[in-house]
Amino acid sequence: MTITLTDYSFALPDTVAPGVTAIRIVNRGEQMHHAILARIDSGKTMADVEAMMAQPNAATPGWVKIVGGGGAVDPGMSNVTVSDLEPGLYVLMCFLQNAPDEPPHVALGMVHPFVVAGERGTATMPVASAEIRMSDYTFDLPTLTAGTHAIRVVNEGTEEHEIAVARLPEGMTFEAFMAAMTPESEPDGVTVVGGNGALSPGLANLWQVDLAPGTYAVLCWVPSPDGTPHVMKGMAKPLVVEPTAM
Ligand SMILES: [Cu+2]
Repeated sequence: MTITLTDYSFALPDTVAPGVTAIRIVNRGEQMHHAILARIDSGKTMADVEAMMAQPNAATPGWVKIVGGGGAVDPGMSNVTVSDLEPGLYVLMCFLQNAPDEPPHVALGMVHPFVVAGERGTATMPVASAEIRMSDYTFDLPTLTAGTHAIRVVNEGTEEHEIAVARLPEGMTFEAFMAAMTPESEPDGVTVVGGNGALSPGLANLWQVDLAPGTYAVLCWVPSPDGTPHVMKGMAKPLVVEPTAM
């Protein structure tokens, strides 16, 4: 399943078969975007989703499960996650904003439903080669070498969490990155390479990524009930990807 992100919409098939599905997001816009995937309980409709959207600061209602989707990517980049999709109504959303005084992209049109229905596909979940555990408010990160990884991302916390991953340029320390970044923009030279969209407590998903050697920052931008993004509560850690031994 390929989802094309532009300023400010999602393009994707209206219907997708249930089962294990690789979800590839491609950012063809000029802004950074992510694609948070929510499953809507049966009995609820897009009208309920729109009513929920009108209350952006309210807690996620129980009939909405946040099941992953793609972490933020810079323009021109893509990201792959693997989810086991149950039949039902799903919604993709982008909560990023261009500046603190501008509306989130979800208010500019980046909210898009699709239906998972039909015969279940036969694909099986790829075997994970590493694991990232998320909790309130930290990450348990693996040691990684450069190359392709299938990383199981699991939420062991009581709030929703995500991994948003940024690659730092040579010479920039994690501390310098943290001092310079804002929710709307990253420092010069930093590339936002993706990650796994937010997950409700207890859920897991798979992030497939080819990592170049270097230093990365792993962040969670999900807001706490008090509105503070988790990144400000310590949910930010460096991840050093070592070169592969020759
Ligand atoms: Cu978090």
